Amino acid sequence: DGTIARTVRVLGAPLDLGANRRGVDMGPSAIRYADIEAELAAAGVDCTDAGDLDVPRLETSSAASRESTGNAKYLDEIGRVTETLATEVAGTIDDGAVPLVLGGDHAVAMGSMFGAARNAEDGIGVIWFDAHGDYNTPETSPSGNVHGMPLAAAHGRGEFADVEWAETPAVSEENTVLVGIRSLDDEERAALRESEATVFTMREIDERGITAVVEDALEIATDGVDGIHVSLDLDWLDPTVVPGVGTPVRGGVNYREAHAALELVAERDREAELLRSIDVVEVNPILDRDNRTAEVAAELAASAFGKRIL
Ligand code: 5AB
Ligand code: MN
Ligand code: MN
Ligand code: MN
Repeated sequence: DGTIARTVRVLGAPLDLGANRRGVDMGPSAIRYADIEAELAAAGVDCTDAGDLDVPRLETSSAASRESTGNAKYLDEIGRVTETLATEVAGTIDDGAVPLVLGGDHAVAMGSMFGAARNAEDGIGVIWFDAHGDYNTPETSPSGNVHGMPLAAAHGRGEFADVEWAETPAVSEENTVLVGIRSLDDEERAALRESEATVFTMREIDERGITAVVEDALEIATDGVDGIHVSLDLDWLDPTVVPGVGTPVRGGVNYREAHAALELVAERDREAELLRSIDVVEVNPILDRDNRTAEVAAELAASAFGKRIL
């Protein structure tokens, strides 16, 4: 009948400590302003908005805490946000709803993944829609920005193995799929090559088309697990479509390809209820024109929850 009976709980996570650009903390407001509620209603889901998480602000983070974590900037503060968000996400899933986490920078995905994994007996898979691999660790990161590290954290890689909340990986490498990648740092590339994660770069999308690639991604991510987390970094799309992102990279997917990908997620979810949690991150309205990026974010979220044209 064109609708699915999922209940969605919106969790705002206005974090910007993981990125080097201010303004990404306004992402949740911008996405709400773009009327995510109406978009989700059009998808036929029952939606409640739990408001925003309390996150530490740059202005009130002490200089000492900035220095305490070596190369990974604000990792202590971000770790506390991760733990709070993980508890919210796990609780939302316990209540039978799907958490829709609005970032904020991509570091918030650590909270989503550790939370989604918490009570998953057979674990979770992840599909990572991004221009970037986000597979740096504190020791490999060229920038020190934690939003370039969340997937490596979910795998408990490198120095994350010594971080209390990350010692037990949230996701197995085998059930991890990255889609649309076109920018990797040297050590990050080496780590990804050596890992069991599957990486579909833009080149695979060029050659095989978005639909075939996402079909494969869904198969790999869902294999043997309780469900999947979908992480949507808006810089996955081409910057001509979404100007409001902090780390744009030319050559991304276009508007229709992005929708096709998330519509496939919804189609598979309708058959098998596999979508456990989702985040929509890296929307920066300060860098945007006419709130376009937040509008695309809201529309893509609706597609992921089954909004149909016909
Ligand atoms: B995003 C870079 N690899 O680690 C780094 O937007 C960029 O969450 C990370 O994907 C981009 O700083 C992080 C150069
Ligand atoms: Mn990115
Ligand atoms: Mn990212
Ligand atoms: Mn970014």
